[in-house]
Amino acid sequence: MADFEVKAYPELWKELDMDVARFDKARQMLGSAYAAMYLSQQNRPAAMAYFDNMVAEIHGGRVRELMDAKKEGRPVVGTFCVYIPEEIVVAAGGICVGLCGGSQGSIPDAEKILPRNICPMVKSAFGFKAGKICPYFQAVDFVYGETTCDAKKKTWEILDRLVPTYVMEIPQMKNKRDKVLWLEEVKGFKQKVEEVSGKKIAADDLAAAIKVINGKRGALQRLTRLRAANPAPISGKDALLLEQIAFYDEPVRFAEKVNVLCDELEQRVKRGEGVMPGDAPRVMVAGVPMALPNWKVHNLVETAGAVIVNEESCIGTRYFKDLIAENVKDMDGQLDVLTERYMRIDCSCFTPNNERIEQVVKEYRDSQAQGVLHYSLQFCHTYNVEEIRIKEACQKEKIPYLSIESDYSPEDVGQLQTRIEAFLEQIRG
Ligand code: BJ8
Repeated sequence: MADFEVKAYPELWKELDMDVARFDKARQMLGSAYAAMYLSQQNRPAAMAYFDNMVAEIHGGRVRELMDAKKEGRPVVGTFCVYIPEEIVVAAGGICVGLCGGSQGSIPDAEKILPRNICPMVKSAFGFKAGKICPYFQAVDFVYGETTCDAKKKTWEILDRLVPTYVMEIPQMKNKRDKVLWLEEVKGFKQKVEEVSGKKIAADDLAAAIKVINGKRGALQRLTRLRAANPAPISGKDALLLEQIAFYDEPVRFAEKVNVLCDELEQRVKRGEGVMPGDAPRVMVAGVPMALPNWKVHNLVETAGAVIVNEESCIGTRYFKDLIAENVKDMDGQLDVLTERYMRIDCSCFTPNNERIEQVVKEYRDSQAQGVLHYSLQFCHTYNVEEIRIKEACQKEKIPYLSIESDYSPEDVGQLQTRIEAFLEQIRG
């Protein structure tokens, strides 16, 4: 598939007031990176064709769908955190899009305004809007941010100058009073979405939306269970791509396609067929989300002959491990179970965050991994400090462990490669 390219939609980009010439270069670079990292893989499942096409259409096909929805008066809401309850947006007939922040290319745009010494994910996301180089960012009606980390919550004030940005207050602890605050925030979010969409959300709408998003999360849970097989039926890179696409594809269609892929993987598992030999080291990644197109660590690990079998991350299990109860039929009860489900997200912004430490060990066992690679971004204080406790837990359980702190630049690739190879040697014993 050497002829792979991310398709160009210059007319649509003009309509979205984008920097067309510059964006076209980014499009070509994304296409080459994808061909080199993804299409060169051996023995990929046939059902990955749908997701390859999602990448080919990333700057047009799906964006066109968003624009069509807007014409019908359906709101398109941009988010940056798995704490924003997408069920509520879907219940109002809207579309929730997780905006990207995984590229080095948009960082210089951000650094013209934001300080350099903050998280690359925040800078990358902000730079996409400042440089007008993301069609999704251009298409959203408004953005919903949150008060998770300091870099994000202060950036929303500046981002609001470029696109209407509202903020949900996320508690930092999980006591009873924090849950009361969070419920109020969820109600406020619902009110805002109703106001913008002009649609009052009924209990039936919310029930249907909960089912849709549970369907998406359930399909990703199924995929995760299949990855525990040895040999692994799918590469970590492909699985990560699906976890990234989950944030912008239409949820019902996405779940359907993930299930088709899982049917194929089930057959592979039955036949004992994998993407890598059965003796390839199995690595679990834990840590900060890897936003599209951040494939750096997965590519390094899998190029070195190992396979990644799980992502304990918000672009990973933290996004889909918990579902919302579907048997509650009244609005107050639904908001309660929704709130409760979201409060189970074990982001490092919480203190204490014992649940996450236990979850990492649990997922290590469930995924049949042989080592944990903790991944953090530079200047992410909460994950970098919490890493101390993750490391201690892994040492206690005698789990081979490697911690990486990186950014999006290619500068540390050589050094990371050496450290990853040494880690894989340790696993191989
Ligand atoms: S629930 S992990 S998606 S906040 S890496 S921007 S924390 S400085 S991403 Fe996250 Fe929600 Fe938590 Fe998940 Fe800040 Fe850290 Fe950067 Fe981060």
